[in-house]
Amino acid sequence: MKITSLDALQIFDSRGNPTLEVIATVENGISGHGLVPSGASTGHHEALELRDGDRSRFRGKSVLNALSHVKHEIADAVVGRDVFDQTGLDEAMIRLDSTPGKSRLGANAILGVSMSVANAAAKVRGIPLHESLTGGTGTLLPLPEIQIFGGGKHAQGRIDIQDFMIMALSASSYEETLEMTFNVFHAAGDVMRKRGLLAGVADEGGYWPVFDRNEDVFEALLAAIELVGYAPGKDVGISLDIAATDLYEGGFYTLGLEQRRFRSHEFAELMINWVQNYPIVSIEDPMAEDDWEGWKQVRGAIGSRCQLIGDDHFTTNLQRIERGVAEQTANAVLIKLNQIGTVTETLRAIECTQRAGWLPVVSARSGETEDAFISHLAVATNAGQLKVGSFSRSERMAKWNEVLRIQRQLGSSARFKGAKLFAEAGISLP
Ligand code: 2PG
Ligand code: MG
Repeated sequence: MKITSLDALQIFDSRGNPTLEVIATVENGISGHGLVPSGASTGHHEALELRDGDRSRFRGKSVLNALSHVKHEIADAVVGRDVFDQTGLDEAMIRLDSTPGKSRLGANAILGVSMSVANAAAKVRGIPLHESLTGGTGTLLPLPEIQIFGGGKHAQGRIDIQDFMIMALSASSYEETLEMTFNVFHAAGDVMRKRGLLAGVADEGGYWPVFDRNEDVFEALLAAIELVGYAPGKDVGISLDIAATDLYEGGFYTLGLEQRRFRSHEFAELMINWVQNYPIVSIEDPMAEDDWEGWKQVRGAIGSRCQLIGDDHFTTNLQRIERGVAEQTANAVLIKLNQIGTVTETLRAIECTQRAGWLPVVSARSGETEDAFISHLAVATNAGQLKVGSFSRSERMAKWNEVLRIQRQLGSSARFKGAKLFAEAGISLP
């Protein structure tokens, strides 16, 4: 079944910034859409998000050049291709762009096309995307990582750490993870309101708190977990995204809130210390993206008891993941479609992670749309974990809700492993 046209729209993401929606249509008139997300705490090794840079329009953030690439140069190469040949199509776009970071045509343009074609293929087959993406081999519902407090670049740096999340460790079903998260999320709101510490909503829907020390947030989170009767570390674990690349400059890590500065090995010790003192089960980007030695130190000390996820560290990039596996810098990989820019490369990054016995965590961006592609991706690849931000706001809930629909579609073949995933990857939670 041939692709007959590509069209594109400039739409707006959850921060109100312009982004792309691509529409791929095939011979029988069926079309698929691809909605492109956008990060704020981006890694330097990510594929390039092409923005127009004209300050007089949308503060330079419009994507009209990327849009034009979709409608002209990419359309010329893609129209007439088989909608079911995702790999061939993605490879053709990579060749057409011909830069390592997709900087000529823009990773947003290329990814929009890649996702729209994946969606069109599913619709032509008449099956859901999760089934179409990997031929029906995906049946595992994910364990969510859900944000309670947001900080870092998503809350104007009011607290240094970017994401304070929870994972429902004792849940025996996907629904139960949502119910437990609901309980903790609302209890955290009550705790903050009582203490007069609420300052608004961070970019991914979590509470934006007023605190003097980063560690105070752990105490508030523990209070919320206990308030609803869960045992911290047993029923509910803490998961952090330090986004340490944003804290690193000129050889030092800085916690601005506390005016503390650390050398690499000192910051690694702080991370190790936190894991030893709080019920933390997962840390993403504990060290800056290119601080390979710092990563090795953290992995060597706590890699057998805590999930260590590389986000900016790996940028969903096969070469970087392979190097990480060879040097043993982490034990999990954050998977973001727009860090690498095609569906095919994203699937390869997940496969490579799984082959190494590491854990893939499929993730949204801080700038999201109403699209729920990633919920399908997580199930299709049996990734086992999904990170979408908080338990509020429709662009976040769209993803959590979609997993419920997928569960219904899968019926009795749906599986849920929850926190058992960690043991399978050699991580024994204390
Ligand atoms: C991250 C993401 C999502 P951003 O760092 O993991 O929380 O943020 O999309 O801004 O990179
Ligand atoms: Mg991150």
